[in-house]
Amino acid sequence: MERRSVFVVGVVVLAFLSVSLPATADIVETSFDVKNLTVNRLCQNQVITAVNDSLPGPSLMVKEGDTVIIHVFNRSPYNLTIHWHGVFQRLSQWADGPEFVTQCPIRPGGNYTYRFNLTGQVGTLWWHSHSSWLRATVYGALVIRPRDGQQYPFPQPFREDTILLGEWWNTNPIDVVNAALANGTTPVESDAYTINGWPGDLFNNCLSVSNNTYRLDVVPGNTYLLRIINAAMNGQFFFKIANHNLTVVGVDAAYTDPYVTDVILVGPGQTTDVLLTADQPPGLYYMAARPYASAIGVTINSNTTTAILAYQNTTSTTTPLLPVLPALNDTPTAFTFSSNLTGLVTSPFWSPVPATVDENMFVTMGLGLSDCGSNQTNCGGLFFQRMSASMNNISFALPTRMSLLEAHFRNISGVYTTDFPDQPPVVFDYTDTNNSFNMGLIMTPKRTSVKSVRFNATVEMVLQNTALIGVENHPMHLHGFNFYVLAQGFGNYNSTTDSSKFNLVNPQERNTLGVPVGGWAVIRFRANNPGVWFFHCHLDVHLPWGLAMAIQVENGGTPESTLPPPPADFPQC
Ligand SMILES: *[C@@H]1O[C@H](CO)[C@@H](O)[C@H](O)[C@H]1NC(C)=O
Ligand SMILES: *[C@@H]1O[C@H](CO)[C@@H](O)[C@H](O)[C@H]1NC(C)=O
Ligand SMILES: *[C@@H]1O[C@H](CO)[C@@H](O)[C@H](O)[C@H]1NC(C)=O
Ligand SMILES: *[C@@H]1O[C@H](CO)[C@@H](O)[C@H](O)[C@H]1NC(C)=O
Ligand SMILES: *[C@@H]1O[C@H](CO)[C@@H](O)[C@H](O)[C@H]1NC(C)=O
Ligand SMILES: *[C@@H]1O[C@H](CO)[C@@H](O)[C@H](O)[C@H]1NC(C)=O
Ligand SMILES: *[C@@H]1O[C@H](CO)[C@@H](O)[C@H](O)[C@H]1NC(C)=O
Ligand SMILES: *[C@@H]1O[C@H](CO)[C@@H](O)[C@H](O)[C@H]1NC(C)=O
Ligand SMILES: *[C@@H]1O[C@H](CO)[C@@H](O)[C@H](O)[C@H]1NC(C)=O
Ligand SMILES: *[C@@H]1O[C@H](CO)[C@@H](O)[C@H](O)[C@H]1NC(C)=O
Ligand SMILES: *[C@@H]1O[C@H](CO)[C@@H](O)[C@H](O)[C@H]1NC(C)=O
Ligand SMILES: CC(=O)N[C@H]1CO[C@H](CO)[C@@H](O)[C@@H]1O
Ligand SMILES: [Cu+2]
Repeated sequence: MERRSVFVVGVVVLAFLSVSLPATADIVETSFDVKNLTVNRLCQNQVITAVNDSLPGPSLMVKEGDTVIIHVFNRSPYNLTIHWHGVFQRLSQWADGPEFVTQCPIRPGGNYTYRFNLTGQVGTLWWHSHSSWLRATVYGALVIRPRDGQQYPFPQPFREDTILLGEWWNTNPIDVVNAALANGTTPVESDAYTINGWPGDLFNNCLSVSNNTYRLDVVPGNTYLLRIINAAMNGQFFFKIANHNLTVVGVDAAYTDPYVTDVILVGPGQTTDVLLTADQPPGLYYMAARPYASAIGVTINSNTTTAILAYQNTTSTTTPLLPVLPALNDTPTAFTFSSNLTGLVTSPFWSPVPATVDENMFVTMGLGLSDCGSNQTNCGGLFFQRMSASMNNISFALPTRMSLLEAHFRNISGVYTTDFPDQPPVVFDYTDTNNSFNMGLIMTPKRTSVKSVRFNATVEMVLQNTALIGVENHPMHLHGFNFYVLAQGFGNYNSTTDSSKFNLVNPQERNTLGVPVGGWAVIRFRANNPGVWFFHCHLDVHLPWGLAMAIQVENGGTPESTLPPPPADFPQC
């Protein structure tokens, strides 16, 4: 019996920023008009690609169970796709977004409608372009609140607010990445980090103080839910608010046990929901973010971006108090935060950790080099080669004529292979820095190779960072699923001693995990979503270098476990 009318009770069209929906709505429909926008940052005008003339783009505010329909019109000069970061996309696989993995890009002048339901997850996610480096300016929040009649598993906050951390270049980010890829070198550093689009007071902005720094006004004694999203391209951040503690209650739209801390670590692709109580003497306080720079010896932009926490009616004109942030290389603080979070097993969305494993994978990941080609001295990477990155020594190459998902659906061969190995080709001392420039280990082939698993298989992956070229914390993002983080550590993973440390009871559940610098992490998930799902480093410097692979999940034999056909307007190459 068709019961659709019971659920579909309203259509709401969002036109502008942060529109809250009436309680009855369960179809959220809006348009993303993507085109040039001139903005002034750091004292200069810059043409950026933006959604609906705003930076950050519009916040989507929905309730769990809602249907989302977004009509994307590409009036920009670039190929474009939009990814709904963290959304499972069950039975709406064609809306996931990564270019040449899920779909061919929406060409300039084209349009595509993304349709999906947001079920089984509550909290903070976000959306961003998944095409070249467009996401530097094409991003925004996706906030999922409990459906009517359901509550948060923590006291109802007085108000909610979204804190989007971003990264800014005084030049076109597409030109930055294209120049680097043409040459094989590392892209130039950014010029600033941002909070809700603004670098903040520590920079010369040449604008009045009232509108170049984000300001959050609070009433003393009240508690606020801050939804912190790291939308930066390459900056992994420590985030603090001067003199205030934060209580973490969710990450990546999965509830956590409450965790009190004065500093959080949030990597690109991750979100962190915190409760903030305005319990300090009324005044002005800075909230601030600065990178956790895990790579040894690599210079990165170490700027601090700030916003202002302002107690209501503060007449103070003194400079807000700046928090003392951890040192750039404070790995102990980073690890303490990342390893102490646990999942909330009483959440209505919690499922127990699968007890048995069907697919055991051990995957090395890190940097490398790829061959410069015929002009052997012409590339700007180390040893005149191209900078590269790999998983199990395969540097992932995107297909060009058809997406992986479409090739899978239409059973077209020659687009990719399904021979991604369960083990690295060579066993060596992965984290020994004496191997960093071992030419026998760092040259990596480029291929389009994926791992195929049957529907509903349990996949466990040991993610082992290498010291090739250098050690670094890589934020790994899985599309289509949340995974459980069973354990994390430093050095080489030892299957005998480290498996005894697995948390199989209440591990944190996430879609993006920073694999510890010079270390490892073990993740487990149930492959209950047919399709082809990208798994990649969310540092945009490493993604085009090939720090990626994909998981193909076969159909399960029922309508609910079968990849549906693509929609009629699905973009073609
Ligand atoms: C958009 O900006 C780009 C880069 O500055 C420029 O090349 C292009 O002509 C602009 N397009 C329009 C329609 O203004
Ligand atoms: C999304 O939800 C609507 C309304 O409940 C339902 O009709 C539709 O089949 C769902 N779509 C998918 C892809 O699950
Ligand atoms: C969307 O694209 C289709 C196919 O190219 C085209 O027919 C249609 O006019 C476009 N819609 C708009 C509003 O531009
Ligand atoms: C900043 O505020 C000043 C004064 O309110 C206003 O004149 C100016 O247009 C604003 N600038 C921006 C970029 O919003
Ligand atoms: C923050 O929490 C710690 C540990 O619970 C506590 O010692 C400290 O006093 C708190 N600081 C503030 C400003 O509340
Ligand atoms: C931001 O970082 C850049 C590059 O490291 C540096 O040149 C600049 O002085 C910094 N600016 C501020 C305001 O810290
Ligand atoms: C701030 O001022 C307004 C207007 O005078 C007043 O209603 C409000 O209670 C004040 N808030 C606080 C926290 O003092
Ligand atoms: C090699 O470099 C030369 C000189 O820079 C250039 O003319 C030639 O096109 C390059 N060849 C290839 C295959 O890139
Ligand atoms: C890359 O940059 C190096 C160093 O600036 C230069 O010598 C080389 O010609 C460039 N190669 C290409 C392919 O642009
Ligand atoms: C997947 O496997 C689990 C564990 O065996 C089982 O409980 C569940 O019903 C399966 N789901 C589907 C959709 O087959
Ligand atoms: C844009 O996408 C098409 C495939 O639809 C591809 O052939 C083309 O190379 C892309 N353009 C750029 C500049 O990447
Ligand atoms: C409260 C708690 O779990 N603290 C742990 C946080 O993480 C560090 C490093 O892993 C541990 O040493 C603490 O015991
Ligand atoms: Cu990386």
